[in-house]
Amino acid sequence: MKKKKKTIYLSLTADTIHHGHMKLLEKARTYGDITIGLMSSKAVAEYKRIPYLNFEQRKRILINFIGVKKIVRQETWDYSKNVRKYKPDYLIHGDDWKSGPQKEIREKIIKALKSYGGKLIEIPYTKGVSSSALTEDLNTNYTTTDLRRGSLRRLLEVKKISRFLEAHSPLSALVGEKTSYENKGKKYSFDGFWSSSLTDSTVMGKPDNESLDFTQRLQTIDQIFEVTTKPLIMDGDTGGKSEHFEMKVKSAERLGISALIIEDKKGLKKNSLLSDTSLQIQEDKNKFAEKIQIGKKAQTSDEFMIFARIESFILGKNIKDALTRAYTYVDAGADGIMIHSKSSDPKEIFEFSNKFRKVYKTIPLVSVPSSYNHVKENVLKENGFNIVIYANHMLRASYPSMENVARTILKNSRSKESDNQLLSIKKILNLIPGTS
Ligand code: SPV
Ligand code: MG
Repeated sequence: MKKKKKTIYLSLTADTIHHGHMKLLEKARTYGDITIGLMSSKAVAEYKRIPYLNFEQRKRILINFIGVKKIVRQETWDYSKNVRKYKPDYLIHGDDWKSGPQKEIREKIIKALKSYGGKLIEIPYTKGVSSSALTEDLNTNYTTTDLRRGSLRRLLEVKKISRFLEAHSPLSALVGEKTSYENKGKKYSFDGFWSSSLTDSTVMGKPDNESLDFTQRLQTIDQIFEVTTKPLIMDGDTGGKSEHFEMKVKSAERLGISALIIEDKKGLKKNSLLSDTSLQIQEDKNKFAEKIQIGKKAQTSDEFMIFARIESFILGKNIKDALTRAYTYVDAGADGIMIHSKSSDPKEIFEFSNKFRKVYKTIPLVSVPSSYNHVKENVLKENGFNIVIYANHMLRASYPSMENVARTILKNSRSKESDNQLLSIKKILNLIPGTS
């Protein structure tokens, strides 16, 4: 009887394939039939950023490689569960995981292999090439309007909760594009940008009352898009008159904005976080629903989204009013709901989200925790929210810093004393590639 061929397991993300992967595959097939443990898009998004290709597309590529016999799904970064389940004779990995963030996972895999007598094969890591670096390069060089616009829908498919950071200029957007934080092998970064009416107006020295022209706001976004890759959600204020809203939808969509959020106020709009709301009026819910319908009809792509923002809590109305409006707006075609609140207690928005979730399981819910900022993202997620927006933080960070430096110069009649509050000349010259 023919002896059964040995099996070897190889874990891959395979969104970008390079010669380092080929080295692993070539080596692997000398040991036996290859089983690929392929990361689900959700697992990739949690640790890196959403893959370009979905699971089925990546699977289709890999199954055509010589020696690959089977592809199994990996739902988490730690795939020791899969190792115990499929019991491969061998498992192959680059030796780079001996240190760094994957060290813990390596230990778990070794334990799983030991439990039934499997062997670990480690080969020298291919230097000078990294999937993450390639992906970053791809992102900066090949993002298109369509890809960017559609990436919010893809995010919502694969991530339970996505985080958006306010950006009011290309420089502030670069902070949201590039900043990351790593802990226990997990990389935390922002999923996209929020274009805020408050901060866009403030930067121009204007009040947040729709006096800043929409076209001018689009110009800032266009400049942000020139140097970044992530999706952007735009604060569309009230959307203005329905006839104007139609044009705004078309312009925003054409630029590559993923979603426009409009709030159900009428007349002169004022910022929602003001304590005196006596001059602010909520729009009739059916009229607002009509505006949403007009906007939805105006868009030409499938990906563009219009979210309805409910101001009931801001204007002292109750949960019943907020929920009735939410149902009306979703029925009118709103792709998502933003429920706003200026309370420091998240009680009212959680009551809203939990009741809303009983009726609509998957319609995206957006939270803006400016006043209830002690609430962590996982709590928002548990309460049914899919998007969290840090709505004004980049601008609020910059103003006190500029003011301090200005005062320090006045106080000392020179700038030397402000040096410790500043980015060094060397760093600013190297901040933007191509300057030096
Ligand atoms: C904005 O950022 O402009 C918003 C959110 O609309 S809030 O300022 O909280 O109203
Ligand atoms: Mg606003």
